[in-house]
Amino acid sequence: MQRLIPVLNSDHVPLHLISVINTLLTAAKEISHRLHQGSLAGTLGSTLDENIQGETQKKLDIVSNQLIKTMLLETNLVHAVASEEEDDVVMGNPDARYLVAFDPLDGSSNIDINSSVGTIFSILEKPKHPAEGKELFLQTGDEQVAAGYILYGPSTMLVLTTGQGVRAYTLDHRVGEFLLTVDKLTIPEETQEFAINMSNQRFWAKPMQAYIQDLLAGTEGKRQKNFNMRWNAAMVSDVHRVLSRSGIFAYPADCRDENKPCKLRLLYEANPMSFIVEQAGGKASTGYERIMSLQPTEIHQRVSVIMGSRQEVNTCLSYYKSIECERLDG
Ligand code: AFP
Repeated sequence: MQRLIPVLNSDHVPLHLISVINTLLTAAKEISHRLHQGSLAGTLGSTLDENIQGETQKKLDIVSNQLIKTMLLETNLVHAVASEEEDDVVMGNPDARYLVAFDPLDGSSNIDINSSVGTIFSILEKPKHPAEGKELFLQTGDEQVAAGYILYGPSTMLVLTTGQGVRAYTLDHRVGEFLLTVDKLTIPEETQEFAINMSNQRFWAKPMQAYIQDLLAGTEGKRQKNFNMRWNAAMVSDVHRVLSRSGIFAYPADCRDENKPCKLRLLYEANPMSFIVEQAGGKASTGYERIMSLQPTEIHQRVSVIMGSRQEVNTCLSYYKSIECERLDG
């Protein structure tokens, strides 16, 4: 097993980028500690506040957001941060090169049931053209220079890409370091497992309804094989399972609320996870276009997500190509 810094150095990753990633990891170690303390740390439960997305904030959402934001800005290496829990971007050093978008605690409704949650981050560079505030972050996923997530599960893991494949690290609590445990993470092309919130089935567009129907039909249907289903309700742990043993993860657009057809956020969830999935040989799409090619129009934008094993995603997308219907995500 190797340490994080030598591994990154060997990939010719700029030193300042390594420092930004290491700062995120220092914050993650503290979040991991507090999560493992559970009720003992007094940070479980909700606040009376809602975030900009209208979602109830957990106390640990706030703590994690504050921790990551403050630590990143203190490095002086970060020009601005954008967080799922902040209304607006927060400016840092005007001369710094990096922009960090993050979801401090993804799947936070799992905290109170002692189940897995995660931190997701996406690192961009200041654009070459003049841009201020939110505009800084309106870059396609292809512009990301690094993306990763920390999964707080039975063990705390970092999964990271700097555009040269995907590596996984496990936090060794005895030495307080993330140690390399998987050198080249790749997603098998085929799968027999899917992850989707089935309770939304009646609200999906026709292509997703038809695709899932065929998976459920198993050996008796046109797919002629049985599929297993898993749903942890935290994107980090659901996508981590897909990366670990294959699968397809989807949170498609639905018609529950016409003002909010999609749940997952482009900048904080979909883009970084798509970068990781593509670097691991998988595929990520909205159903109609590649997620990382989308031009964001606002920082808290939401998007339809279908990602995972390449062949299975292609099969799912074939339903979107062949079944005509109105797009629910506009
Ligand atoms: P929270 O962070 O509000 O718990 O939401 C988690 C999430 O954005 C994503 O991580 C999950 O995949 C998805 O929502 C779960 O959604 P359901 O509540 O529909 O299961």
